Amino acid sequence: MNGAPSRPEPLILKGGRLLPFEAGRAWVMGVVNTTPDSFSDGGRYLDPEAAIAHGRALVAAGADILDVGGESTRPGSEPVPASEQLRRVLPVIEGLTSLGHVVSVDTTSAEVAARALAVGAQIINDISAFRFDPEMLGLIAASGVPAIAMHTLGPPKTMQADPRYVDVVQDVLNHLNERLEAAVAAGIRRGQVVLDPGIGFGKTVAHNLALLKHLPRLVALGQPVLVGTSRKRFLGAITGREVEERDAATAASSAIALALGAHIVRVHDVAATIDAIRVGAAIRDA
Ligand code: HH2
Repeated sequence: MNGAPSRPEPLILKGGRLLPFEAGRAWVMGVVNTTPDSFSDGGRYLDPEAAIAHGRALVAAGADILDVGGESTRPGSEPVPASEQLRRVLPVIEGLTSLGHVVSVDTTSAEVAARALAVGAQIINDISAFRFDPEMLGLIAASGVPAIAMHTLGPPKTMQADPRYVDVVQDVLNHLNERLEAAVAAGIRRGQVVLDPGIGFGKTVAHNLALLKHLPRLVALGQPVLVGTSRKRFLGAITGREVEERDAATAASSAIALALGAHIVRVHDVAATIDAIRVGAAIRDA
């Protein structure tokens, strides 16, 4: 297994705490969806207490970052108003950050992101790579927090209609590079932008597999790279398994993404992925 060919600068959290990308070290982001309709866990953590307990369990299982979202982005989904996202995520973010956990907020809304930061969130995770809300780049620049820029072909409502690319790997790379430069032009520190190919966001099974296979080309840009394969449809297409049975496939694909140079993986079942990562690390270090 190859280690990461590049070592980006650490992510700098509020208060100066660092998330360093040491050789061979992977960060695991655990998913906390406070939605009624997320594709794999919708409705399970609507109650803030249940969501906080779930986040704590993910940290106990080894999660380094908790990604709290109040809007499903599954294919075909409708946008959720900021007011409703806030109602869902704020108590959960407040509860988890008051316990000392590192929280990212999964939103494309600058208003939601700003309020989340105010109650302790440390990272902004924007599946539109700062495109859906014109205020987002300014907010990230002003707050100085690390931000994740993910590729999606379009809004969740239409992204899976008929996804086409000239060359999926090059097209996604070009797009993420453009978004990185837009972030830098807006005054965001280059090293604080995490790039994500957006597995499942306007992509066929073949597109997703090509992006994973050629992940080293994205890693070669020198930015931190996040990959989210968790329970996604392409894993169902490969294994024939239903959404709730895809954690083994998730762990395998996450470990492979890390071996190909990813720095952060985003998963629902942290324990399974931690085991897969440990096995990968042991082989690498043998
Ligand atoms: N995938 C999902 C949501 N947010 N963010 C990043 N950066 N990368 C991803 O791959 C990603 C993401 C979809 O997963 P989930 O949150 O479980 O589903 P839903 O959008 O239905 O809530």
